[in-house]
Amino acid sequence: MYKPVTTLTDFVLEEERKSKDATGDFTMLITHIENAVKIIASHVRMSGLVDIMGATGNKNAFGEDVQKLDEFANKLLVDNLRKSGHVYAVISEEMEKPAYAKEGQRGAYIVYIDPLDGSSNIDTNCPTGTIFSIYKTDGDNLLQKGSRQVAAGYAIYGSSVMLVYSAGNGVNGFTLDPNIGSFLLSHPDIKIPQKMKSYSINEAYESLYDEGLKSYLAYVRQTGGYTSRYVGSGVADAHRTLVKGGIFLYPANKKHKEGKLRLMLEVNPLAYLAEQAGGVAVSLNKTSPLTIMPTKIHQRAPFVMGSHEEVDLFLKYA
Ligand code: AHM
Ligand code: MG
Repeated sequence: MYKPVTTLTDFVLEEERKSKDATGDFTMLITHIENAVKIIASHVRMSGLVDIMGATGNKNAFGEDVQKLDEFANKLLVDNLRKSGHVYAVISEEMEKPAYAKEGQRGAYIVYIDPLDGSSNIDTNCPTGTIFSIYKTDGDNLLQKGSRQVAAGYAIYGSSVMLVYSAGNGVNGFTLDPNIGSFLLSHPDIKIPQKMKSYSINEAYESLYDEGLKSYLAYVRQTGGYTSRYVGSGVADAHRTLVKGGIFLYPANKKHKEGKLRLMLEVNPLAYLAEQAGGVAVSLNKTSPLTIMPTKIHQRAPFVMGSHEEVDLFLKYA
């Protein structure tokens, strides 16, 4: 039976039409990300079959050079975005320095990407993802507060491939239909459930956490009714929190004094999505990471996101 579907392109075009200075550039930019994500997804799916996880320079079974999947994802995204004509610069977790578009190909956007988040999970078939965060150019300045993101999202390579995205009007999730090769709107207007007694943190670092966090953990373990979930792949832990609720924490610890996750590449896009989905995100000084003025592109920051009730409870102890 015929049922109308909304593709990601339909959706982004429709959103862009509502803006009075729409040029179509933004839709094209998202389309470039979408196309790269589909290629990365197909490689992730095949990663158990070919020796794609070997070190760079290795040969696979066909005698071809293979790259680590995170390097492959990085090159694909950076090259495609730089050549798209829509970006001024791409900043990637995999590269120390920004990649600027050539003169004559420069566009209006700055894109931050984590090409393959959680890539250490690939060889055990756990979900990985691609995170993106988009800003408008501001002269030569690449550093802007997260509150100035014009859009952010991620692709998750899990039991199905999804692209979850917000351009400031809520969060929508699209699932890749492998039969037609299109992302279809499957999770409209995602809202973080406000009641969910689930916490997600690397508990093995407990001895490195501060006293407030230790007492919070003691409370959630003793109070009953809580469940613990931790994949160790940021996109997967954030995605579960967005869809099911609860709290995801990657706090600072004695070893990672600034936290581990990168402010511009991981924390801000995930915080933006959490807030757009009616949840909450906190970082330094118990305030939203989106208010932090970054000083370097690879800056790290503590990160907590989730349902209001759960984050409020954590803040009582923090
Ligand atoms: P990476 O940038 O080295 O891939 O690290 C980021 C990942 C996140 O996906 C995840 O949330 C976190 O590291 C897990 O770290 P840990 O193993 O310390 O719990
Ligand atoms: Mg990462």
